[in-house]
Amino acid sequence: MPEDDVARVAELLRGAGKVVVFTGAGVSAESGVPTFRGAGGLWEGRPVEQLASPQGFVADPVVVWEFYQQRRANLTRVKPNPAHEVLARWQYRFTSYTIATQNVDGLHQAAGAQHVLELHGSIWVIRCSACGRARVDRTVPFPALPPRCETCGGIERPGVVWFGESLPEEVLDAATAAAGSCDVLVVVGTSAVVYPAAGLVHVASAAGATVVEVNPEASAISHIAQHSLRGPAGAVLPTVDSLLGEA
Ligand code: BV8
Ligand code: ZN
Repeated sequence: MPEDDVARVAELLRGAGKVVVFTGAGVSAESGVPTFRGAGGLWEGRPVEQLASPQGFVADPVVVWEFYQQRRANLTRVKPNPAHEVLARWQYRFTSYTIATQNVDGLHQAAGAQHVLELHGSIWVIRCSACGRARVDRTVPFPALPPRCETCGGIERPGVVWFGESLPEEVLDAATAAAGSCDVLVVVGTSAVVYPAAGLVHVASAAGATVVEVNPEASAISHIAQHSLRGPAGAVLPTVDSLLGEA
């Protein structure tokens, strides 16, 4: 990762007023949370359609719950990594700052970030598929799968957005508005293949923002990034942060 690129990104951020950070599973990789695509990913050898779609849940809620319960169990053992910590600290540095994440793990919030836009929901939210009652429930493991709604007895599901489901409208609108009016968009740890979330990068770029990518590998948006810092977020972001000077 060329030093001068890191220095140029730090200079860019020092002069930025409005900053948006768009993250994916890669920002949690160094916390020990598996990503989805790539070697050892969550989708490797697993039927995505069965585990991350409403149809799959209706067909076999227990198999889907076993997948999510295993991820929840792993998350009880992990903590935010330096990338999450830097991104949380930056909320005090920029006049306007937004974190929009595709992640459902809650690690940005665990690092102290507030008002995180969770585009794909949260693995800690449980929602009744019958009456819609939603709550945060960190029970691991549940005594029985699938968990049942206390209000109506309906089958409860993870409060995440599955394929074919629309994203929470107010969250996507807020993220789109922020991306469309920022000076710098920092894209961290996403393959940028899932829409409409990945569309945020095009919104920011079309509105004239400078796009910075932090990812050890190229992604589907590398071609529209002015700067690509090729390295792990847990090392790259603290390095950039150390060059920002006094908050
Ligand atoms: C919708 C559930 C319709 C939560 C997820 C064809 C073309 C275009 C679009 C479509 C299409 N066919 C279908 C669609 C739509 C579909 C879609 O985009 N499919 C893609 C795959 C082609 N989208 C949808 O279905 C969305 N809904 O469109 O509904 C609709 C429209 C109107 C009205 C009603 C309905 C819903 C999308 C949400 C799906 N939910 N998961 C969960 O279980 O977590 S998607 C899943 O992928 C996760 O949410 C994840 O967040 C998301 C994106 O993955 P990434 O975060 O990018 O992770 P990935 O493993 O891919 O990449 C990790 C990256 O990190 C890599 O680049 C790696 O290099 C990097 N990395 C690794 N280590 C590090 C690192 N980076 C930095 N540091 C490190 N240390
Ligand atoms: Zn219910």
